[in-house]
Amino acid sequence: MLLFAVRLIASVRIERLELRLLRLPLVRHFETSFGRSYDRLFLLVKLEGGGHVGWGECVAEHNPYYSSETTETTWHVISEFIAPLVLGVDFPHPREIFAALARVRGHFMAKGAVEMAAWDLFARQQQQPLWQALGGNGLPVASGVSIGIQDSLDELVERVAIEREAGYQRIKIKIKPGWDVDAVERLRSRFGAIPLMVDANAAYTLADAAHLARLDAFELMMIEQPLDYDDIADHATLQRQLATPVCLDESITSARLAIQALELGACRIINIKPGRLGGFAESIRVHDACAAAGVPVWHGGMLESGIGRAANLHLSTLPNFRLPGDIAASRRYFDPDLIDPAIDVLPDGTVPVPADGPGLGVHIVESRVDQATLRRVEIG
Ligand code: OSB
Ligand code: MG
Repeated sequence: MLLFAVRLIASVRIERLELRLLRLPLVRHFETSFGRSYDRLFLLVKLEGGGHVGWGECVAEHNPYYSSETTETTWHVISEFIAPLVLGVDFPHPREIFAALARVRGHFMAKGAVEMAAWDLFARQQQQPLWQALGGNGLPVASGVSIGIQDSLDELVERVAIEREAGYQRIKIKIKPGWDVDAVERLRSRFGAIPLMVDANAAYTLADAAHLARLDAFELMMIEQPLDYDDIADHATLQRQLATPVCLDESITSARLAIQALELGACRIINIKPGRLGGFAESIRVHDACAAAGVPVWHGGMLESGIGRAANLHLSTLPNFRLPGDIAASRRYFDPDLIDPAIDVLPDGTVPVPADGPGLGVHIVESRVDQATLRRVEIG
């Protein structure tokens, strides 16, 4: 009887949804194999229900280069199709929301933004930290940094030295044809056997297999997403030709694809980004499937503001996040951030999980949110 009562109380009901489009300038430009960005455009979702609020950050970018979704497609799909499926519905638990959105095909970043906000709303209603609702341990998270393509190898060495000084536990550099073996060779000769990895963001094809195998000499932790975003089969072929573990990012948009990739031998490590996977529930399924297969995961980043960064930290405290994540200090990206205090790295290269109240545990500076807002709509 008591259990039944607790279950009833522990539901989540979204009464109102607010969507905002924001622009924040980046402290430093960020360059990947797709090109260079100087600012970050993104959506924020604010949910209200039962006298509480919940916040979610959408990781879709202004352009459809990392993924087919953009700030405009996510705005459209959330306001026209996702909001009507969640508003006024009593969900027994936020983990039920993803399935309720199944009618909408794809659009995982749009779904994820709303679903993650609902987990925050739920955790705040329950007066518990988000990590607890997710099944994590709330301990500080091992952090690495992602360093974009630079104008010269000297500049790259300088950036790596700065980030090593800050304490980060591993260095990831972005690579593309023409900026790969030489860059890695230079870093190995300057910094020795540091934890080092590369991320190609799908810049190569199987025809480059012999070239990529030259990276094996440098004992990298992994090579992230060398081949096309939707190509798991070719990654399996490539992995057979490489000693370096392949990690998949773009290719893993569902738990089913994660399991198939592992079965095919397409990768030995998976990068989890809840935005890419439609939210926390599907991320936990990927996490659990990898744990069952003995495959480590780590938490990726999408140049999030402190709001999305906080969400990533909470999820990263689940036990199979066994490698440092791309969850660096806010000030590498935004200054000031939308939250205060901002997220910071400790000298040992870990980042504490925000604990300023239930849910995300961050103080959102609404005046800064307002100032960065380009457009806003309320639904419900
Ligand atoms: O591939 O991991 C990626 C940023 C934007 C889009 C894709 C990626 C990235 C990063 C940055 O690597 C990670 C971060 O937020 O620090
Ligand atoms: Mg990546």
